[in-house]
Amino acid sequence: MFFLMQGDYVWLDLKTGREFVVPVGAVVKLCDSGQIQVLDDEGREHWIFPQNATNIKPMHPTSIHGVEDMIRLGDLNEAGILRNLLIRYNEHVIYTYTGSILVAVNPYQLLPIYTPDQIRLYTNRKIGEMPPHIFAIADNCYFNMQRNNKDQCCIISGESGAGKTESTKLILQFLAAISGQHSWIEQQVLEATPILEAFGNAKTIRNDNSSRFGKYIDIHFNKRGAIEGAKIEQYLLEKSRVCRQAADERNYHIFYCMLKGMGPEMKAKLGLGLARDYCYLTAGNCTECDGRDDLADYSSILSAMKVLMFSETENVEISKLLAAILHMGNLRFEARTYDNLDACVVVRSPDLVTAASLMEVCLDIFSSSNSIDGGESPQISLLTLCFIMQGIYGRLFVWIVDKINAAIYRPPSCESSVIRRSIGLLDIFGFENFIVNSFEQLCINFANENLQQFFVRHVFKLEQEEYNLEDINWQHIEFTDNQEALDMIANKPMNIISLIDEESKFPKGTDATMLYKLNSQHKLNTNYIPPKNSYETQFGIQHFAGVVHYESRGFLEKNRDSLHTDIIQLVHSSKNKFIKQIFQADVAMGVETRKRSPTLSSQFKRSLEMLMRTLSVCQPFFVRCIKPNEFKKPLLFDRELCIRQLRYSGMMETIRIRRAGYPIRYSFAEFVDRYRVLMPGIKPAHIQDDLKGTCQQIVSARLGKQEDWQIGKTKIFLKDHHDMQLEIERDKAITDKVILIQKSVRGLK
Ligand code: AD9
Ligand code: MG
Repeated sequence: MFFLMQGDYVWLDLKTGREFVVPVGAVVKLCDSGQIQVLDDEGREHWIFPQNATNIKPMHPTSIHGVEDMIRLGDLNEAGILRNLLIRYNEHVIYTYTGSILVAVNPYQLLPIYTPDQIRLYTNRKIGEMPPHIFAIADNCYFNMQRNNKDQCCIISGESGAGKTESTKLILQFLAAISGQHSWIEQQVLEATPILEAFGNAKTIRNDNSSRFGKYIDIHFNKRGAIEGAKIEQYLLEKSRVCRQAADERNYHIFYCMLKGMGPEMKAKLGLGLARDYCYLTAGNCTECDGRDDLADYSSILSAMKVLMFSETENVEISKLLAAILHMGNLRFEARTYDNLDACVVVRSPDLVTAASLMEVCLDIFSSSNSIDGGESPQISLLTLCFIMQGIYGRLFVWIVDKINAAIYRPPSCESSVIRRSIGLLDIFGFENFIVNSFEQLCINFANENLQQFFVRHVFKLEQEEYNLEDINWQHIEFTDNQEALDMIANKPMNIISLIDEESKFPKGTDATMLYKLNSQHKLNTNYIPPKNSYETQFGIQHFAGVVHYESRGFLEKNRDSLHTDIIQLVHSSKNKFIKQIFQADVAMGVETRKRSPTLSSQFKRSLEMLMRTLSVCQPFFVRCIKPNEFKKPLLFDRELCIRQLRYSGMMETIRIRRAGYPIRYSFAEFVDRYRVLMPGIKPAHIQDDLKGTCQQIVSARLGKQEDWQIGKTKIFLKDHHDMQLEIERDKAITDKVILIQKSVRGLK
């Protein structure tokens, strides 16, 4: 047993045996020969008999007050990481590095760290020169883009409510500020966000502003480093929310904002009342959201739409469509018997009359439609109506994103395509695991598996492959690879997505036949959990972030995502130009092509593949957002919740590899040309005979011989802090040189 004194910090292992419990930090309050009293980080007191003190271990000095970069932690274990984040979080310090990877813990309160002054402080600095910050990541993206003349991307991950969207906005805000023109296009790029959030975000139990779609914003810069445009890619909006919400959840923000903010005259024209009047807005029994101001948001949305060139007419048309959706949601159906045949009909109501007039269709449109009016039962009619309405909203959302892109996207001119560079920001829906998970969750989790693999590939695989190729001194680091799960879901022959797809195209395919095929194909795969018995309709997948059970019922219908023939019929019979416009592509397609149009999962898979290709040619930065508690509360740090997130994101191994590894590397020629300014008399790379020797000469002179850098066969390998040191010295050398030249010019005069 080691010697303890009052005030010493220790690790206390409570040995609960629970999966996500790790030793907690504690301070010794009292220490005599009989008993030791410690106070742990959670404020709990423990009395320990010295003979039981095996569950106490001394704390490394780096863990006592915490470190800015976790690769410097002396206690390199989960308890060490967790405490480091905790003590910083308690002091409102939410950002911490792991090398150049940023960990961001959601503060759930506005911190005064995003002011214009802070932007200035972080502009043109090296990572590590200033305390960790999301602005430092943005600044380095920008700097790397220019220094290396290479596209950059920022991959922001974390579960729902962890802070991905806020981080994305902060990076955008920083880039717009340092792009420095205060131009119209910068403002347009910034103003795209409130519109996207209004139509694509909603209050859920996990997040009051949950993104129900994924997005990749690619920001384009001209050769002077100013923003010249941007392009937004959207992925898989959750359409089902338009008609149904879980308890305590809301529909998309725009509906509530419109009802609160629209003037009385316009509301009267659209026949609109209050949110509580509409079935589509009240399923979750929640029309208000604490902390959101729907009224104020409505005017921000309208002004953002002006900036993005939505015309007055377009705005009215959008409102008409939203209002029609709400009225339609109130329709009721009645079972009737005609000539001994049971059928159901839509009940004539003011809502029906208003909806029909807003959509410019005649009242009996539904009478001629088999599946709604005259359908099998009121329930089926309601369901069909729901498919139609969510189909309309889905197309409206896509139209809105296209409209935004039309304002902000400038195709590269011949000249600028060579020099234009970009920074892409990826903000997708986080990993989801609900009590009941459906096809949407499979798609979302599939996307997250892809991103995790991208991270694993970049941080662990490619990194270590390169060390081996370059033959540097290196001890392999083990890591958890999710490639096998990903192969089972989408890559190997007969993978899960392809089986679902095949069954969706097969006219006789049902959810049950699909499940049967999944089971027979994958039952032996360790990442697949078959149903327990033949009645069970759920199958499970072992994802990198845990096991998720999926309810197979409804999979095929959702995957087919066929635009109901009723929608097309409705579009055909409508006189409204806007409706025709948002369905233009579908109508143009014709019946047969429409039948063969790709399923949702195959479209999603294709767009993910494109995304992954885009990311793979960029230099990536990673931001890992952590949600500290489930209650959206400030200063509440749920240790188990946090350790779970840290564990599945591979944070331990990441720290290990970043600590041992060399994230910065240059070819010999690049290195000589960049840093020869540090040593007078060194010639440019293209006229050097011994590039490797010259590199060695510069690096040992500047970083010291014993320092932990390495020289491989064709490249030199450095740590993040070496890079910072060399860059600072280089800046200084260049400034000194400029001053010298200025002095000599003045002398000449
Ligand atoms: V989801 O997968 O879209 O459901 P996100 O995007 O990860 O989720 P979001 O960025 O929306 O989460 O953050 C949730 C809420 O946390 C925000 O609405 C803020 O209230 C709060 N938050 C997040 N980051 C910050 C921050 N840096 N400062 C203050 C924050 N509040
Ligand atoms: Mg979000």
